[in-house]
This record gives sequence, structure tokens and C-alpha cells, in this order.
Amino acid sequence: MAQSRILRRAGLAVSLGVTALLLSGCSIDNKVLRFGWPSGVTPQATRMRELWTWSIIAALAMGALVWGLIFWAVIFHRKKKDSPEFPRQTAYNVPLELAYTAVPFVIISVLFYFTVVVQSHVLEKTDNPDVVVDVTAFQWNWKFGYRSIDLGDGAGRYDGVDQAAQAAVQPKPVEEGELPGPLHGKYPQDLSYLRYDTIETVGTSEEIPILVLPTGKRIQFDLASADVIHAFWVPEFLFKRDVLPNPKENHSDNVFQISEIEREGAFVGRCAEMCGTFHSMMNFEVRAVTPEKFAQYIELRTPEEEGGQGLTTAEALQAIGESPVATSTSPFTTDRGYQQASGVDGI
Ligand SMILES: [Cu+2]
Repeated sequence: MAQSRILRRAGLAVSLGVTALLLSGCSIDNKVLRFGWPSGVTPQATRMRELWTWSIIAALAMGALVWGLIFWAVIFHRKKKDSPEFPRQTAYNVPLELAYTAVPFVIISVLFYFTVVVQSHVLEKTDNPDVVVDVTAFQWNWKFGYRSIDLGDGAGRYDGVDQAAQAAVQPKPVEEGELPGPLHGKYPQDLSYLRYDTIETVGTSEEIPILVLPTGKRIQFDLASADVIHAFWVPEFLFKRDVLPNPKENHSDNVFQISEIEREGAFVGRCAEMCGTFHSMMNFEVRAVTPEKFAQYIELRTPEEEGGQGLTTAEALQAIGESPVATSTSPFTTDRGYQQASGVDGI
């Protein structure tokens, strides 16, 4: 029968297509199979991207099946033109109805299972990351500090907490008769939860902050905001995390890790939580360099009194043969009179 031959051929084409996809598989990081996502630079990002790729393939396969069934019914089971009879009615087919109630649950379970597996891989933390970075977000920029570094072999070992600055923000002990503050007993001006390190990079309106990191090393990010809620987002990490003030009191898990950055390069970072007037200009750059260059960078940036050279971010980047300014994004003007001054009227 012609009809069944068409169906058989269609089935064959679909299964051949799926097999080809399975064989070429998710290891091929090409633009089509990424379905709009950027190419990740961490193993965590790759796992998430693979989950995305397979979820889309599953959804498309399901879509093709459903559309196929709809068109099959529409085309081959219409009411015949000159016949008063309806096509054969198949309502109240209990096994069929049970099946198509049960199948979606199976689909959801499979998607749920793989989501949980990938999620726990992405959220995994180990005790001794090679580099710990303190990220402080504020309206409207970023500050990055190195809290601790241990690249192994004693190279680049460094303990970076700025004890004096940290001590300066410790709140005064509560005096007798003083009322507790409104934030879990703390006062709004109490910024002792923020981190201060010896080597820091602070962004300004003129300078995009560059967070220099080594490739191939486990990196931990500790996030905190000095004011409102921001979000730390590096598209190539395929990962965002909200940055809150008082993260502990706000029940935010403000720590995450990546097991490594897989290649050198400049990757743009953005604030992904609407945080006020200049939110859209709150960009930064992750600059991934080799561990050797990174160790050199840290030494150049270490203050002179601690045996380093006390260079700025830009100077130290230049010294290790890297661009001293961000290459993935550029500063925006934050001068509100700018458009008028440049002759654009009416805004
Ligand atoms: Cu922000």
C-alpha cells in the first residue's frame, strides 16, 4: 500500500537522521547543534550545553512526531467527499489514552534526571580550589580581589586577605543599651561581610575591570554586593549567579566553582540583574592566561612591601605581553550631559 510505504520511508529518514546526530554527537561543538548558545569555555558549560542540545533534539523529535500524526490524521482520515459517513471514530480507546498520559511523565522524568545530574556537576565544590576570587559588585561596577592562590609546586602561592582593610570595616562592638540593627541585628552601614584583598582590580567609568585568571586551574568565586542585587554572568561560562548584599542573611549561596577555563582568551562578563541607571554599562572581562603568565602577573601586582612590584592591572598585563585594556567590551560614557554636548537634541 502506497500509504504505508510513505510512512515506512518517513520513519527510515527520521531514524537515519537521529542516528547521524547520535554518531556525530554532542562532542561536535558546532553552531547548528548549539542552538543559539555560545561555545562554553569550562567543562561545566560544556555539560550544560550538551544538555541543551539533547533537550532541543528531543523536543524537535517529539514535535516532528506530533506534527506527523496531526497531518496524517488530517490527510488520510478526512470525511470522504460524497460520503455521508464520518471517518472511523476512535474516542474512548482506554489503552491509547493511558499510554499518552503515561508517556509525558516518562519524558519529564528523563529530562528531570539529566537536569539533576548536570546541575549537581555544575554546583559541585571542592575544598581546595587553586584560586579563590572575591567578587564585589557595586553600583555600577565590579571589584575583583585574589583571596588565595596555590598553583602547586609552590608557584604563585599567595594569601591575599588585606587584614588592615578587613579590620577597618569590622563593626564596633554593641554598647550597652544600644538597639540591634534592623538587618538580622546588623546596621545597614555594616559592611564587614565584604572582602578586601591585597591585590584588587576596581573598574571605573573609564576602565573596564579585567579579572585575570589561569587556564587549567580550579577557580572559586565568592560573590557579594555592596549595595543592591546584581548578577555575575560570563556568557562563555554559561552561568549566572545573583550577587546579594549580606549573602548569608539573604540565604544566597554566594560561592561557586569552575573546574577550569579550557582555553586562553578574553571573555566578556556582564551584570545580569537590573540594578539601576547604569546597569547596562556594568561590564567586565575575564582574561584567561597560562598559569605561568598568571603567576608572573600576581608577582608583578603584589605590593612592593611584600616583595612584588606593585604594578596596576594594566601595567602588569602589558608586562606579561597581554593587552592592558579590555578587548571583549569597551567603556560606555556615563556622563548624562554627553548626548547634548555632542549635539544630539531632544534626548
Ligand atoms: Cu548590577
